[in-house]
Amino acid sequence: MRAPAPADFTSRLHGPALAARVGPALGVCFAVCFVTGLLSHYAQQPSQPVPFPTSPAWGYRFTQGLHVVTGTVAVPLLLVKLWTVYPRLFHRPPRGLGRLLVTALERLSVLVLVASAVFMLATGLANSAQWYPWSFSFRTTHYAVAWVAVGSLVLHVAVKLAVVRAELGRPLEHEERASVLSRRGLLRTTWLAAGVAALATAGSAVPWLRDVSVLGVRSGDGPQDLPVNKSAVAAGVTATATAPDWALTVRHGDRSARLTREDLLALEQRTEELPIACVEGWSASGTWTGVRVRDLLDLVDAPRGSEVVVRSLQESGPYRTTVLQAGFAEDDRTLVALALDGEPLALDHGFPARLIAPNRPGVLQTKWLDRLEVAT
Ligand SMILES: Nc1nc2c(c(=O)[nH]1)N[C@H]1C(S)=C(S)[C@@H](COP(=O)(O)O)O[C@H]1N2
Ligand SMILES: [Mo]
Repeated sequence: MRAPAPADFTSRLHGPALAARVGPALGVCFAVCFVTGLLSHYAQQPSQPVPFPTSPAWGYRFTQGLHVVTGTVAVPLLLVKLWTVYPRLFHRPPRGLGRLLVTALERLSVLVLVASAVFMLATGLANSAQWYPWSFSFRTTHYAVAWVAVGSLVLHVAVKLAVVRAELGRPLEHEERASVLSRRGLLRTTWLAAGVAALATAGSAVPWLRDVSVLGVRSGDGPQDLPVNKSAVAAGVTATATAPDWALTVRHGDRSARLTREDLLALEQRTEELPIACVEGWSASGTWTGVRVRDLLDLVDAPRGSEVVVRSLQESGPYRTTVLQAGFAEDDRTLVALALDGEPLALDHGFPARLIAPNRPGVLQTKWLDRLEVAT
């Protein structure tokens, strides 16, 4: 037995010709995924030096849908890319300390790139399938490793740019007798796989693609035609949310108001069409009716530009309280919703009352409200 040498890999599917063709597409996916991921991370920061915009209302729906689609498309591209280059693993190390050092550094950077890229796609995919087989915080880790991945990607592109240019300047010649698959054949299959991956996930955000989106399984289920991430039972709020003495507390310093559902329904009702856009990629639009948050803040004389802490009845879990930044609290479309599509909110959608604001990650659209507290 001996270790394989590069010469043992005779298939023309390996090598720079295909790597240089799949690589740029993969790079574009990673770039789009990175930028949309930064946006999503920022949108979830409680404190935002530059206020996250509230318009367009569908902005986060679009960018987060794009994030999950480009991440999924990157999976087949990365697999093919690794296939085209993996024989390089078996290159014999060069002689001479200087060249050895350079090779070692290059391999180390490729190792970091591959490991972080695989980590990003694997955790992202698991997350969008709502599967959390780890104990670390998904958001913090996915965010930190994203910088490692993009940093090593930039380095890699800088090192390989000349090779890519040269390869792209040379047309893929026709292969008369390709063994199993020609290079053109592999490329076509790769683009097809990427397209299928895109279609299979985009339906969680794009209604007319729902039927072909086998990976977007949860889109469309849930009461009132809207998916549910956390049910009332899972959140442990069934008893408190249906209690007859439920009331929403709105507090500003020592001023406070307690409003039952009837009290809220007696206030001026507004209707807004706004999406729920989950970080996991699915999104759906709903027609929400309820009371403007700003109107409620006026009841306790909260000054303009106040930030509001939103608390739910839920007793544990990371999303039981959220911060409603001033821009969202002031926006006329931000509601304490009591109804969805003309019917009282379903318990799983946050009955008796939930928050809904434009251009806000789904995870911050707090359900089963208990109180709104003006931060002072
Ligand atoms: N109190 C509370 N509100 C919550 C959550 C939660 O776990 N607890 N999940 C959030 C998430 S992740 C999403 S995507 C939306 C989904 O709203 P829906 O279930 O009504 O579609 O609710 C948000 N509101
Ligand atoms: Mo979510």
